[in-house]
Amino acid sequence: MSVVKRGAFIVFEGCDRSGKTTQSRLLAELLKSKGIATVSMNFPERSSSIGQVINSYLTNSKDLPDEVIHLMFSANRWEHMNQIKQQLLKGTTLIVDRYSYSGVAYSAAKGLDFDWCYAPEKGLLKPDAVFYLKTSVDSLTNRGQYGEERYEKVEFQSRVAQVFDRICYREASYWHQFDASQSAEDLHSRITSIAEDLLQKVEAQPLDTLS
Ligand code: Z5A
Ligand code: MG
Repeated sequence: MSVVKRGAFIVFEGCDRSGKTTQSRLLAELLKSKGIATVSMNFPERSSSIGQVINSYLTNSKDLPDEVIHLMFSANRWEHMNQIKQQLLKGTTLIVDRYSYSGVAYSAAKGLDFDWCYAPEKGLLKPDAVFYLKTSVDSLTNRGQYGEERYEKVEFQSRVAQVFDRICYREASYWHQFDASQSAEDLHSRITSIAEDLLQKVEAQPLDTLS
């Protein structure tokens, strides 16, 4: 009897304009070109009804209390959990652009309690690896379209970066930090070598949850 090998759950995290969407796309394209079943996702997933409220908030057309929008971001992940689990168990690798850690980083940067921010994430599927793209916030402000959405202010992003660093320290066993100031091509090749090892390593491992 052949046992289905599960896919890997890979997340990209980092401050605004650190290159997450670029690197997620490059990695997904590469894996697909090698015949590996791969699906890309990003959070917030703006098409659901919860996602549409989040989109209105981010584009400044709707205001909500900090606690409420935090829980909506988390609910947006919970509403996709069955889908994510099914994909992984049928052998598809998932490349996810932002996840729970963005939820904690942005809300804690606003002043909400770190542990309170983490609490609704507990029980969600835990990624096999998080690729954290890190560089100074100043260097990111020169990149395309910076400043168009609610959170894209330098002082706020610096606080977000501090929380990401705290999470990276806490979750060090599966976080991989990269210097996001290097070229997209160099970053891609470094990320690829870790991702390819990971795919083989996790295929027989059970899924885990955030605790
Ligand atoms: N948010 C939250 O508060 N709570 C949550 O739970 C979640 C999210 C999940 C929207 O996210 C907001 O939601 C976000 C956090 C908050 N805050 N804000 N604002 P989003 O993911 O939709 O944001 P985005 O619009 O995709 O932007 P981004 O993610 O910040 O950008 P990026 O994906 O990291 O970068 P990129 O699009 O790949 O690249 C940006 C530019 O830089 C582009 O012109 C590239 O060509 C260029 N680039 C990329 N890589 C490089 C390198 N290596 N060198 C030079 N230039 C580069
Ligand atoms: Mg992006």
